[in-house]
Amino acid sequence: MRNAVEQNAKIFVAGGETLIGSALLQQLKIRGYKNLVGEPPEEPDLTNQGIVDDFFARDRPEYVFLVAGKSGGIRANQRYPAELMLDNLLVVSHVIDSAYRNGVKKLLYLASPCSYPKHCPQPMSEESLLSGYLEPTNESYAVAKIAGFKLCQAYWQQYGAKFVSGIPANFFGPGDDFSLEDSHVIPALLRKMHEAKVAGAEFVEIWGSGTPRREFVFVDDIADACIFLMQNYDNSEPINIAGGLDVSIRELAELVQNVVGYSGKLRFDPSKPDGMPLKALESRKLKLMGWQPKISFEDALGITYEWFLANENNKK
Ligand code: GFB
Repeated sequence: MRNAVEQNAKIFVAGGETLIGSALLQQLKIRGYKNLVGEPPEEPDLTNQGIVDDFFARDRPEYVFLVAGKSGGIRANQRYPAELMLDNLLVVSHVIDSAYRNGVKKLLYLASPCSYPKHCPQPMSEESLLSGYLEPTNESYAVAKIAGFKLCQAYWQQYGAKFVSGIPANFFGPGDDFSLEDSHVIPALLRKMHEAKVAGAEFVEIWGSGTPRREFVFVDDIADACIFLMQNYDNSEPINIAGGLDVSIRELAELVQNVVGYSGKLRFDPSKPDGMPLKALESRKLKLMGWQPKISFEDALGITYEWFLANENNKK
């Protein structure tokens, strides 16, 4: 391993309560990393520069995974563009600057696939970033996520700070937001189909036309890739974290139907937004480095459904 992160290194997962952040904390612990600082509920308020500065000066993390910032599905992006954009801009500005000023050895920032232009050659390769207009349903959030990786590059360029960026495919897993309006498509469909099964409903409503395609990677695989990149990736150019399943929303709905065991009909609602027509990431770069996802899509869907069933009573 090129840059082994020492077992006793001080590590901060900024965004420890997010889906990816909690998966990362869990996997770091499994691998024997015990010196984790700022772990929820002790995580500082990342939207407050003074609090973030005090935290870095006091706890002095050596490695930072920056996976913080509010996010949501297509409707949440349409409903809360200001909130999503501002939160992400504040978080990246504060964490990246404090990390630099407090001598962090390495930082890994996670951007989003919506950083790519709406009409992008598929699968989307890193060279296509900033080559065209963004998808309007998530433009504000996407601009903030782009600002995050550009800021990492700027700190690398001006100060030599080793701040790298990854762009994960759409991900899902246990602990996801299962709310009906603001969640991403997989938790939304798992919940809708489950509730339809229990109620004996004749059909389930699927937003949009069913034709958009998405690539999905299980959150534990994304967490695994983040640790791999922290150890092995030393380049200021963002790198895709992908290699998952690329399916249409209709195909996805049928897969979810099988996992849940719902035998009713699918009814598509074209009055709801489709978002980007295609969103799959080119995974060659990371694959050449020796990483690819390990958990099959069906298994991952099953694990996520199990989690939902066990936590159904806590849903929003
Ligand atoms: O997962 P999702 O909200 O995010 O939607 P995006 C993916 C596709 O699933 C869209 C369709 O074409 C939706 O119209 N869909 C069908 C549904 N039924 C549903 C449903 O019940 N709920 C939801 N949520 N979708 C987000 C971006 O885009 O993905 C973010 O807005 C970010 O900025 C994130 O990039 C990863 O892939 O369209």
